[in-house]
Amino acid sequence: MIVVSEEVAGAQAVVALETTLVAHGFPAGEGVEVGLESEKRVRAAGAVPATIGALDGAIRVGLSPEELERFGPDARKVGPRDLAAAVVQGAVGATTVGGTLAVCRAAGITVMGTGGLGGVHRGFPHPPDVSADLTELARTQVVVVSAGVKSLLDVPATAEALETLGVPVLGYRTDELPLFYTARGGPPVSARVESAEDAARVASAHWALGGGGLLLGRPPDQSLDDVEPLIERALADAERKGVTGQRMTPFVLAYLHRESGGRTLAANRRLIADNAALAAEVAVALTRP
Ligand code: PSU
Ligand code: MN
Repeated sequence: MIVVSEEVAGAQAVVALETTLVAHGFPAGEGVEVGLESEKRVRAAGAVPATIGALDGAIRVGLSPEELERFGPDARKVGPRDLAAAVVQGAVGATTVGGTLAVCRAAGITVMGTGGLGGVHRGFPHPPDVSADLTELARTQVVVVSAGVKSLLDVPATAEALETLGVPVLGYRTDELPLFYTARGGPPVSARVESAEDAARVASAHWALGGGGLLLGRPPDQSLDDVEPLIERALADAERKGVTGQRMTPFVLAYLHRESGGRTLAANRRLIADNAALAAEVAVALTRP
């Protein structure tokens, strides 16, 4: 059911990459470029990218560029609960962080790079929307490198949920959980690290203690400090138009990309690639004794 590419199977240092952001995080066609750029950055740092998704009745670990192109806007968004149905029904299944982590657990991959983790939505418990990314991270021995959590979420509530779940939140050269588009001002991390090697050492110790996943927050190099009012307007527009559930993130991202004159789009692309590069450094560090 899980098909691992030859290149991934033969590699020491592997970084898992998701396909939801390829299919649904960017304007049509651009997501594939973002995915390929992440793969390039992983390779440049000395690791092998394992882009994950469901295709033709199997869960695939490692995709060719042609295969990646099939993850367009029509792909199903596949979280942990959706993997089995996507495989059995032969769907193109774009895995979320949570869906990708479930595959990492089965395939023995210990590092993943992404943009922003899912979490607790604003207004909780109306609706009671908490991403399966959180519970999946808690139970999977993987370091997820991200720029914090998705910008449209309740970030302090998500940080509390991560503490409840026993997930270490490491700050890469920062004391604060990055706010996706903005580097500063987030809730405190549980520990600060200064390098990929530091992060790998903490992860190894956490796993030796029987722990699960860790989040490594990398602040974006270019901070956009005026996005929050736009996010609030996007969420209000979503409410007016009755947009909920899985359609929410693509709606908000498209709104931000449009209303910021493309600035959030450029920032989003860049931070995903930078996170992939740091994830590769962590993967390489984990191969060292
Ligand atoms: N962050 C973004 N854009 C996205 C996502 C995260 O900036 O599209 C995706 C990731 O795949 C993440 C998923 O795992 O959203 C979480 O979705 P949900 O909240 O429905 O669990
Ligand atoms: Mn959700």
